[in-house]
Amino acid sequence: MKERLYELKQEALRRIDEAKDVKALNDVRVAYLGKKGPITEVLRGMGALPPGERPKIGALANEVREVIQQALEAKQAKLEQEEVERKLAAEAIDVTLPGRPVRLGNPHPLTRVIEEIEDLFIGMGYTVAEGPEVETDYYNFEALNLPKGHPARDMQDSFYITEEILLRTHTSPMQARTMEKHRGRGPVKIICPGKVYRRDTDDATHSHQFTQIEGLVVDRNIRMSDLKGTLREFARKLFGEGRDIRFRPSFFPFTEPSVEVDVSCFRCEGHGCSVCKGTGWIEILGAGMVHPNVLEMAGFDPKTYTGFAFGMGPERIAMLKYGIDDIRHFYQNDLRFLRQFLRV
Ligand code: 2NM
Repeated sequence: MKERLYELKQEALRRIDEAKDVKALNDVRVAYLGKKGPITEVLRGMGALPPGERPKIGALANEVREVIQQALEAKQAKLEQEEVERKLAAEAIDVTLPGRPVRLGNPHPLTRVIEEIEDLFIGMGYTVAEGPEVETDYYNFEALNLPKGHPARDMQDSFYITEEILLRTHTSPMQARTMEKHRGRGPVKIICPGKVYRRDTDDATHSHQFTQIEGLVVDRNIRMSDLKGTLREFARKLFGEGRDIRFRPSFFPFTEPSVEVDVSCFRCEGHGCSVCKGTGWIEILGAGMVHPNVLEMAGFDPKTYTGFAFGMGPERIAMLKYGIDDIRHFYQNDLRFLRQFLRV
């Protein structure tokens, strides 16, 4: 019986050693330590032994059981540890692998031109003023010397929301609002960029929504020469130091006198080409001295204060600068168009 127990021990230890996974190990456990296992069998058969032998064999059987139990536990721990290591190895991340490249976005060409113009005027001491795109009739028309019945107020030309509320047709209402806030005291020195809306049929040069940048200076002793010097500086910074500007008489309800402003052609330097249509000059702006009615309605005394104002379309400026032939390109977000303006 002693030999039998010794054999069982050796056999069990060998099979524990050979077990490749937790399941195989469990089979060994059931086979040797289970209720129907050989050790239980030995203990049951002890009745056939002489009484003097029984305690010895019993102790030996328990010892064998103990040894097997410990071997099982040690192997179980070893297998579990190996399993963890296998998992860790399988889930390892190679941090040295190069990442997938992300395509960088870049500012929209129109945004670029608007910001370039903003920076230029900020450099001359102007503040940027932005405001609502949904405006009242008063600020969009009335305060700008466009009284009721004025032809420019035709219902067909603007997007009305109610009789008194509409999408602004220019950014000038923001200038009227800013002047009002100054409560009759100068200086006012602002530019107003933003979206404006007109009921036009879209084509290569018209869009029902476009952007505008308007400038306004109000103070004592502001003269037309200040306007001309400012715009000359602007034209040179934007189109090149060699540029010149010229004023042509024009009309706007909110300025008097009013002018149309041309810059000498940056392509042919004034000799005449396709960009300037042979004239040597390109129209870039409208401007003028702020109408006394506009100053007065905004709370400024027109006998003490004078001002100049100007307005331009950044789309047109960008089209000229970059040779873009259709205003609709700015709004379609075709990547083939946008990628031509990558900034590094
Ligand atoms: C233009 C041309 C000329 C203009 C006038 C004003 C205001 F509010 F001061 F009266 N803002 N903008 C103005 C003047 C705009 O755009 C072509």
